[in-house]
Amino acid sequence: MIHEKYDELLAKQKKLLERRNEIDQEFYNGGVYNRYKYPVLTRHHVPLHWRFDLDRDTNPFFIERLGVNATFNPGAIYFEGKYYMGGVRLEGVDRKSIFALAVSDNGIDQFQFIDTPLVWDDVDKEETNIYDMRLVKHEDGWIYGIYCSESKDPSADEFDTSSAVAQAGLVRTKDLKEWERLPNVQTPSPPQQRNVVLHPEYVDGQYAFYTRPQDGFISTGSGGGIAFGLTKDITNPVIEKEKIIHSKKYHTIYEVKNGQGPAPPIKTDKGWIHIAHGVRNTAAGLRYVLYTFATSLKNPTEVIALPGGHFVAPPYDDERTGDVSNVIFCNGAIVNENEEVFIYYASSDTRIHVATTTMDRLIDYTFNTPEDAYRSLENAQQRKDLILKNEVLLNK
Ligand code: M1P
Repeated sequence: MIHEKYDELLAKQKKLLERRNEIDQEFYNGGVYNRYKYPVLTRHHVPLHWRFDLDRDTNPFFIERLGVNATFNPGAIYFEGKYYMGGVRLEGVDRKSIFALAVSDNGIDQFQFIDTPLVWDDVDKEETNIYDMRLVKHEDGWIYGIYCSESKDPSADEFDTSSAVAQAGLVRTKDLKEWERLPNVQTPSPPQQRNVVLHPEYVDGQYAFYTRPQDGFISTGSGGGIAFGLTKDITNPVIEKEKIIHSKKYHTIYEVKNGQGPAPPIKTDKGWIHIAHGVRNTAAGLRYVLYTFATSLKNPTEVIALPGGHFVAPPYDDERTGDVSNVIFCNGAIVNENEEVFIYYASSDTRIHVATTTMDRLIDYTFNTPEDAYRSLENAQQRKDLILKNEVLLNK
């Protein structure tokens, strides 16, 4: 017999799942993007039967047997006319992240988790935690997912229980239902990799990846920057050469580290637009923001535009706080047939929001926002020039 509490909780959850979202009219940043009033996915959206044993005999107090701590960092894909967050990082109260699919008809509200959490062949018994999947529809016809596959550091002392190794796990699917596990992506930058993203088109007849070499699990050390590498065989993905195409830089929003964000980079007539995350250190800890840059269509390792500063940052109280406060992280974005852009970002490693924009706005922002001049006096001159130009108009 199903516990009587189930219907009560289900009715409450139904209201949440049916709630319509609305643009936050208080927020204006020059029309670069819209924010929305409500997060699009939280732990409260996770179906009750994924968390509770509904059977009154085995769960007389209706205790949440497998609690959920957070839902964040989702991959995203537009598939058969619907908006999927694929590989939502669903973190149990046991700290393990698993992947789940959520779908919506319009991309801004009424997301529902579907099916069951994703599982595939367990090819690596040392893999302990999995997260941050980037979904890419490649021109070879497959949808690939690349995620962080985390294991205890095999070289660490037995009692060093916090030392971990991050690698790039690889899976693929045609239908978002059946998933094939391929070998991890290997790069020449041992021992660690995170934020690995597949480029959606062949480059020189090969599969191309954005990588983020790092010396340590958290710290990128000498490996800092977004790199680019090629491999011939996706079923044996060995990248022999990695070239840093956009490195971390002193006194910028990506001073400590950066990483390619949503997959894939967005193709425009002017170049590939990338949304990435940049990290700097503050007295309050690491601050994660999003920024954009563009690479050349002819040479995807050449950065051709780099707006100064952040694109999306955590400015609101409810987004600024959470399990890892002051973090905005994005590994999924969608462009639909109307050139509308949906950027799915998580705030503070806790919940998921959407920001929407249009391709013409994203292109204008990326190609026409001045680059950081990298020195205060030169930045002051940049702003002075703008003011003087505007004063001419204002005094007409
Ligand atoms: O806690 C913030 C983020 O930290 C890591 O990202 P990165 O390697 O880019 O610093 C990841 O663990 C990510 O999941 C997390 O949101």
